[in-house]
Amino acid sequence: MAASTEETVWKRLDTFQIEIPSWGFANTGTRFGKFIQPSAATSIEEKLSDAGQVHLFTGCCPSVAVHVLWDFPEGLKSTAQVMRLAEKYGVRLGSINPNVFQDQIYKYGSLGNPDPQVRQAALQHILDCVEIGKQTGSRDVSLWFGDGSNFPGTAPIRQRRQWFEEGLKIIHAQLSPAQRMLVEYKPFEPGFYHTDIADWGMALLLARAAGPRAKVLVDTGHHYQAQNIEQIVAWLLSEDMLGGFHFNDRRYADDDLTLGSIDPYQVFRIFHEIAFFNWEKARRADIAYMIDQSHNLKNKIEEMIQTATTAQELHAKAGLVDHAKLARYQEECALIDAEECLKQAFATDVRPWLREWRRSKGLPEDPLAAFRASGYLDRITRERAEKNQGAVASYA
Ligand code: RM4
Ligand code: MN
Ligand code: MN
Repeated sequence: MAASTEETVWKRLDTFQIEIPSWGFANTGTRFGKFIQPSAATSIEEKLSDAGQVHLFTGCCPSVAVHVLWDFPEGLKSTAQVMRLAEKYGVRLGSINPNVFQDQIYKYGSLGNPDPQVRQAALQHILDCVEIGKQTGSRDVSLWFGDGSNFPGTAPIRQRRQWFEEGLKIIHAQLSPAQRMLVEYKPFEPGFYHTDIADWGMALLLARAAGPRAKVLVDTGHHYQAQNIEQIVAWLLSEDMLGGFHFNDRRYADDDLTLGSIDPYQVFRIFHEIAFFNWEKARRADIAYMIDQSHNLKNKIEEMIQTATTAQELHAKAGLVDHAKLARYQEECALIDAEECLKQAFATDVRPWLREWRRSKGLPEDPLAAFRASGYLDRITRERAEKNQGAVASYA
């Protein structure tokens, strides 16, 4: 017998986790400046403490993505201490994000830099990150490159592609069997004429060339307007190359707005393609769900709780699509019926079941309200206000 709607929602909730980024708790801004929040985290300890709150109240964010340059002040040597802190605050370290875009040496690129010494420095930093990942037991080393150029004719595009391929192969060779590397693409920014890994096709080819444990990472903000992201997801799934997501929403560019704040149906459609794949193959695609957002207007912890609960809702809704029916409608080209299948699921209010599920897990029914009532925000605002006064305009 088919599972009831309630059972389906509960199962979806039981299996859904989403990773939060350490950088989402620090003061960040736009390229025009920063609005400093008195409660923003000023150290890796404070970031992990805040992340711990998100997990404490939502129960679905047990791991934290870390940026090595920002969170491991002494690189590899900081690993044991950062792991201890994660444990102290009830989370674990998730994907390891190298930073090969901030140092002055990376002005003209990292793995795609014409200077072999710079390419070597970038490679070494990423290899250190692979080592950190081995020690932390993190599965994914997540690679994003700021490499690109601003003006036609200034960069040897094919040569740089070659350098990337060589670098990624070397990195892949150092992965343990438990590790993966994720290759993230982005069509613009900081390079505005070309970026070296501009789209999913380029990321796919580079990941394939690197080796079997390299997969593609889809950051939802890294597409041109109107691009059909769920189609990209479907193609990557059928190639067994979808490694994970960086979720955020956008209106214009890489806006890093709250997931589902502009277009929740888009997120639903992505989750639907994955659920449809899982149903058809009778197995779950192995995908790392991560959030890549940082907010300078909303409170960071509240916003992360809002994001996690929105993700739970949209993911649960996508499980309510009747796949057998949908497959039949598609075969019959019953367009309205097929479309209604999706819309019916999207329109279902799953929040009452979500509240029940939380109760059954000993979690607060309303994570945001519970967090607000906890007094944590008042306490950290008192403790950190002074440190945040005159904070420097950097992501760290
Ligand atoms: C990029 C990309 C990366 C993130 C950096 C800071 O746009 O989304 O994932 O680490 O920003
Ligand atoms: Mn990203
Ligand atoms: Mn981005």
